[in-house]
Amino acid sequence: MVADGVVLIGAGGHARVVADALHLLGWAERAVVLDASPQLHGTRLLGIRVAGGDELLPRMKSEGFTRFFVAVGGIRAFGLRRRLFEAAVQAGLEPGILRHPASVLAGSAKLGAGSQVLAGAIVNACAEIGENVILNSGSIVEHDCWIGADVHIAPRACLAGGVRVGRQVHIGAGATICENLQIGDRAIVGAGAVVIRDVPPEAVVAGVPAKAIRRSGS
Ligand code: JB2
Repeated sequence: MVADGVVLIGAGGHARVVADALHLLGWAERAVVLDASPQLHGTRLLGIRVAGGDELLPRMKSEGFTRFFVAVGGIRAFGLRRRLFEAAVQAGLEPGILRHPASVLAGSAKLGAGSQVLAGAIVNACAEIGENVILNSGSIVEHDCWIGADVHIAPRACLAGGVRVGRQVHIGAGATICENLQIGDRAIVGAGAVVIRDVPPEAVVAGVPAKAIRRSGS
């Protein structure tokens, strides 16, 4: 029986980043991984046992696991991340909050359940981060930003002050969003883009300055 154990959902690239942070936080000894790929069952992810698939979720709580992280992070994975989050909550687990020891969080910032603030990320004053959000390595979320559920801010992306980001948005690596702009639900901002105007829901924008190139999901 594990006391106060952590369930990682997913065993791919993003999960390795999360697992490494769990080691640094001293949580890895009481962690287990679930992954959809049967080939991974019985293997280890940075030393953490991959016990099986999501069919094990309903019995995790009775085995002493209390918290979970959705450790699938890819650009196409927003709906999947939401489904996995809800399945784990349904199974009686609580979404954890992951703050990498080398991240910086302002005292007045708020982190939603299940959020992950990874190495070198900065969340500044009065920013509000939603549920199940990934603030990836070196990303900057400036003062008074508001980030909706299931958003992924990729490495080195920078949101200037007062930016509002809807649900299930992907902000690509190294992108910059200028002050006070709004990014609509399920929009995708390409890597390296510089966004100088609001982005409508489900738009895909890229370039400098960023322009719409298609709709997300199309
Ligand atoms: O329903 C599922 C499920 N679907 C896929 N349940 C569980 N428990 N696991 C699932 N998976 C598993 O997620 C796959 O079997 C696979 O092992 C893993 C996804 O791994 P992958 O490396 O393809 O993606 P990722 O989301 O971990 O990482 C991507 O996104 C990161 C943000 C990569 O592009 C990374 O390079 C990137 N940094």
